[in-house]
Amino acid sequence: MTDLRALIFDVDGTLAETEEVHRQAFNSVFAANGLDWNWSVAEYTDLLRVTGGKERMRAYREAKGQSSPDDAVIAQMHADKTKAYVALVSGGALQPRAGVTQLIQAARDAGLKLAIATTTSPANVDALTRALWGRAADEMFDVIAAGDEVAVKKPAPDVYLLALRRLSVPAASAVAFEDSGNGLRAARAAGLRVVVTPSIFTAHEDHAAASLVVGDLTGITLPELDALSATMPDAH
Ligand code: XBP
Ligand code: MG
Repeated sequence: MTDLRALIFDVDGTLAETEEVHRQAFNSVFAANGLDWNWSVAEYTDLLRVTGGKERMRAYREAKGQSSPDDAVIAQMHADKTKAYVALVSGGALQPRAGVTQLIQAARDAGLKLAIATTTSPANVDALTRALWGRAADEMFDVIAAGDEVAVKKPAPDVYLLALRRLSVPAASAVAFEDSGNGLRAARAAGLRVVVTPSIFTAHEDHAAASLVVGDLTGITLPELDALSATMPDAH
């Protein structure tokens, strides 16, 4: 192994297939607020182009040409949506995606650092790690960099740069794991090698800029990750 020192994981769609749970949480809050909004799977797939729940709701409002709910109501709805999501995740329906648990364990055993670089909130990450592994997020990951901690969300590199800074590891010594085009662009722009495991909601996207695209992380080894070329394919 040369110099692989850290693995940085996206959360939604990468650790687990969470987006369907996010969709249900959004829709439950829309109904509770008396809105006629109800995001279908197809609509939500399209809306995922906008990263971040608040940003997604604002973009939807604008696309409909509406002026309400205003940003303050959207912020409140997003807080309620986080509570609804945490309750659904804590209900226990989700599993880690294949190979994720084994890779995290292998990295731990090898003394690598582990980080999260996500668009979602720390509360959602913590609910997810407790549901998947029975452990708090900050017990499992050395560093957690989350959406609202940075000025600009994915596809901007900010959240990955924050994770790298907190890890004190250069981009060349880390590998990122993503499921989406937005996440891939963010990690690439931070100078990282990127493994993409497309998820249910991102399978249709172009992931050609990844260092490696695999169906899931089953059987992937640290030497294999370390050998991924530092030379990035041309961005699309
Ligand atoms: C996923 C997202 C998030 C979730 C909802 O990004 O874009 O917005 O859909 O989470 P990533 P919030 O996979 O990079 O985490 O509502 O908490 O924003
Ligand atoms: Mg994702």
